[in-house]
Amino acid sequence: MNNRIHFHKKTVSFQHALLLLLSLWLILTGNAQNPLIRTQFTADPSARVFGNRVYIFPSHDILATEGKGRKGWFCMEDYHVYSSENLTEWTDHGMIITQNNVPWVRPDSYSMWAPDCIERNGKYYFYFPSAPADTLAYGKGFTIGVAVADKPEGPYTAEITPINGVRGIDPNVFIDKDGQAYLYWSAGNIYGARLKENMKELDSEVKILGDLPNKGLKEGPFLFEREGVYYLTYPHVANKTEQLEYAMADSPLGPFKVTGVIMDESPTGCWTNHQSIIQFNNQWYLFYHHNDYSPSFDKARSIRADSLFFNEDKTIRKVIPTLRGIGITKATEKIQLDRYSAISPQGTAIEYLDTNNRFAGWKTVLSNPGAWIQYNSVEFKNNKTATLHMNGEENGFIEIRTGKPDGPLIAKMLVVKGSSMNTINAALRKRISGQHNLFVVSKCNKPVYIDWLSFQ
Ligand code: FUB
Repeated sequence: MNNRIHFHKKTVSFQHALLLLLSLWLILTGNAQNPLIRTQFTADPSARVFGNRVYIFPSHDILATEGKGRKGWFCMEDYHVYSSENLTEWTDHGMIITQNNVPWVRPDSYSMWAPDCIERNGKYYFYFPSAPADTLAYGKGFTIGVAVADKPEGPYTAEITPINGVRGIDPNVFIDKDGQAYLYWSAGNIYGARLKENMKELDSEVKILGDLPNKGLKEGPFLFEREGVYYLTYPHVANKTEQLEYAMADSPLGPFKVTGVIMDESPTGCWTNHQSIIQFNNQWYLFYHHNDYSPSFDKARSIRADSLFFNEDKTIRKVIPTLRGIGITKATEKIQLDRYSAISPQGTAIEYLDTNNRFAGWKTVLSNPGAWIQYNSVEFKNNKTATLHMNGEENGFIEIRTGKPDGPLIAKMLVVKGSSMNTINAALRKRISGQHNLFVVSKCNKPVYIDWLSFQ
């Protein structure tokens, strides 16, 4: 993984300087494949387009330890913000809010659950749920607060008190074309109300969006508008775990008509899912989460993204989760083939590189001759050599092809039996440019293990 480190310069107040120090301001980049962020757990992604960048405001799962959170449950003490201009390289702008710098939050609650953010008149309003310190004043359970900044990446200053009249989690905020803002949240049901111009107070009665299914938990509202249709999307436990559903309406507070499923339940049993939907450079995207780095504990999640499409009748096509994700990969990057577009029906598997450190990532295992892995949308620029980081259980060859498993051969790479990973190189048959879908095909009788592929 190629993490670039920069130092961030800011003129800040003492409080913000402390915040910066706490987060130590390492700016790291992730890649386009799923999961998007490779350095820590992330969940509940609220994606927003501000200017020519996509910002993601996720929650941040950590693992509870003795005296820190509740073992076996969600443990979340702060928020980071990430951004990208190409959906391929993601910058971590560091920590923006922690449970220790919000006056109304109980600092040992580890309950900084799903947030959202929106821009209004040059200010950025960050909404987040948590457990209040003063339960007499604000009640037990969750309430929702707001923090304000001049830039999407902060520094954010939290309001002293939570938003009056709101009890629940998963805030989502929407500003309609007429300038009216709305706040949505959940507490078993989904609730909505108008927000005042100041974005910090409710401006109407709270409405239960009661035309949604009444059986099974609903949470995580995310509302967006497209061509005059208001889409209310939400995770719903229709069966065993959360699937992403949506309802359509002619106005931001409904009535909503339950319309369909955007994403099925996790095939591996991750109980939660949580979505946001944006349009960026003429393409719609669904952001969601899965427990990629924590297969046996589903409260340590990682955010993902896939393309989303509409039908002619304005309904949403179901999104099938992929590992390949979104964005174009430069041929000169370490291409993580294990985040594949497709694999051969037999002989291909994905394994962790190191089960004691899952953030090290995955490797592709091609077990027999003819096993292949497909990786789409690689951008070449006059490249002439290929490098594979891999090892094999026997001498043999790996073929790199384009378009299909038996498409044009661009490189044939000699595999020498070895127990630890090394780089092997080969000249390309001819220089290659433009965008291609790659196929890596084994010609070895025994398993080969591939970490990454790159072109020079
Ligand atoms: O991340 C904690 C909670 O899990 C969120 O608030 C819910 O939406 C679910 O994803």
